[in-house]
Amino acid sequence: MADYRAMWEDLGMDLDTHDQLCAVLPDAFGDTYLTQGNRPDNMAFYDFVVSEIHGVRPAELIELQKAGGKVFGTFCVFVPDEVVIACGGAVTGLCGGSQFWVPEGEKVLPSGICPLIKASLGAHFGKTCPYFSVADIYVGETTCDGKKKAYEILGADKETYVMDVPQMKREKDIVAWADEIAAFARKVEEVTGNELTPENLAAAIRTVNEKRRALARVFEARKANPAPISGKDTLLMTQIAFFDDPVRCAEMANKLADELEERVARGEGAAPAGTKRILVTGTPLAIPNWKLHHIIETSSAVVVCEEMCTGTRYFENLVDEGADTLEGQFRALSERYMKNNCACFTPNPGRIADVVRMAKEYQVDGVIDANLKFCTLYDVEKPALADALAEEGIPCLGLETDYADNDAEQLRTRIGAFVEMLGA
Ligand code: BJ8
Repeated sequence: MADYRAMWEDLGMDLDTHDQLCAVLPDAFGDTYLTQGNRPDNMAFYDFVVSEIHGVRPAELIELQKAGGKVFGTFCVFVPDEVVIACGGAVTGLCGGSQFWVPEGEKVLPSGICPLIKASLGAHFGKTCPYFSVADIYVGETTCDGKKKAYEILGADKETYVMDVPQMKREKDIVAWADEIAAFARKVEEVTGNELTPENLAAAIRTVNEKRRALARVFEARKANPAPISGKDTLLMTQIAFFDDPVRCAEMANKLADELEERVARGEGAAPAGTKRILVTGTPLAIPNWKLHHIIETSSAVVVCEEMCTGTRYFENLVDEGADTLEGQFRALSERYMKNNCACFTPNPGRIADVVRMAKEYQVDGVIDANLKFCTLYDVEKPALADALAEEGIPCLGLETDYADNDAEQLRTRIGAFVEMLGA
C-alpha cells in the first residue's frame, strides 16, 4: 500500500491502533483469496482495491470534499444513494465486518448486540476506519432495534440523520417511505448546498440502475454449471460496490461479467463440474467478513448465490426511469426500495419466496441460512424458511456465527457434514 499516513493523521485517526489492523489484513486476504485457483483475470482490480482499501478511495473522497462535495456514510441498503448522487455527493458504506473493531464497540454498547453494530461503532469511536472519519454525515435507518439505539450514541458524536423505514408493506407504507425519501432529499440539499431537480435525479437513477444491471450480469453468469467464479470473489465484488464510485463500479462489474460469460461459453468453472452448489442467505457479510464463504469453499462446495444485502438484495429490482417530477421519482424510488425483503418487515413472505426461487434458478444443491449472533430478526425467520425449503426438497443448514474465529472449526465440521450429505 502507498503511504497514506499523512492523510490518516489529517483525518484524526488513531495511527498506532490502525497500524495493527493494516498489519493483519494482507495475510488474511492472501490466505483467503490468493490461494484460490483459476480466478478470473478481472479480479485483479478488486485485489488492488483491497490492497489499498484504506487509502485510494478515501483519498478520492477527500478530493471530492476539496471541490465542495459532501460524503454520506450509510449502514443499510434502504438509503437511496440516488438522492445523494443527484446533489453531487458521494455515498460510502460503513458497516463494520471485522472482529478487530468489536471490543471498541463493546465500550459503548452492551455485549449482547450483533457484531455488525458493535464493529461499526467500534470503527467510529476507535478512529481506525478512514471511511467513518471522512464522512461528513452518517445516515441511519430504523430497521432493527440495535441499530436504532446505536444511532443515538453515534449521533451524539457526529451528525447522524435517521430515516424511518416502515415495518410493513401496505400501500400506506409505500407512501410513507416516499415521504421519508422526500424529507431525506431536503436534508441532502441542505448538507450539499445543491438543489435536487427532476433532471439531476433522473440522471442519478440511471447511474445507479446501470450499476445494478452490471452486478446482476455477474450473478446471472453464476447460474451456469460449473460456476465461472467463486463465491468468495463475487462477495468481494459486492462488498467493494458499497464503497466505490457507482460509474466505475458498473464498468468493472461489466468487464468481469464479459469474462464470466466467455468462461460460461467455454464451460470453464472456478470449481470443477460436480462441486456442490450452495446458496447463502441471511444477514449481510460486510468487508472483511469472508469467514463463512471461505469455510464453505474449502469444504468441497462453491457458493453460487447470496440472498442477502451483500448479494441479490443490493441490485435486484430497478427504479422505474419513467417519472419526470420529483414526486413521481420519490414514488418510484419508494416502490423499488420497498421490494427489499429485509427481515425487519412483518410479515416477510417475500424473502422465503426469493430464496426458494433463487435456489432453483441457481441450480443449488443446498442452502445455508446464516445469521449473525444476536440478530433476532433473521433468527426468527429460520424455521419458516427451513420448512419452505423442505417442502421443495431443498436441504437447508441453519447457522449462527459472529466475527470471531473461535467457532471456525465447529462451523467447518457442520458445513463439511452438510456438504457430504448433499452428495449422499
Ligand atoms: S436491509 S439486512 S442492510 S437492516 S444483522 S444490524 S438487522 S441485528 S444489517 Fe441490514 Fe438494512 Fe436489513 Fe439489509 Fe440489525 Fe440483524 Fe445486526 Fe443487521
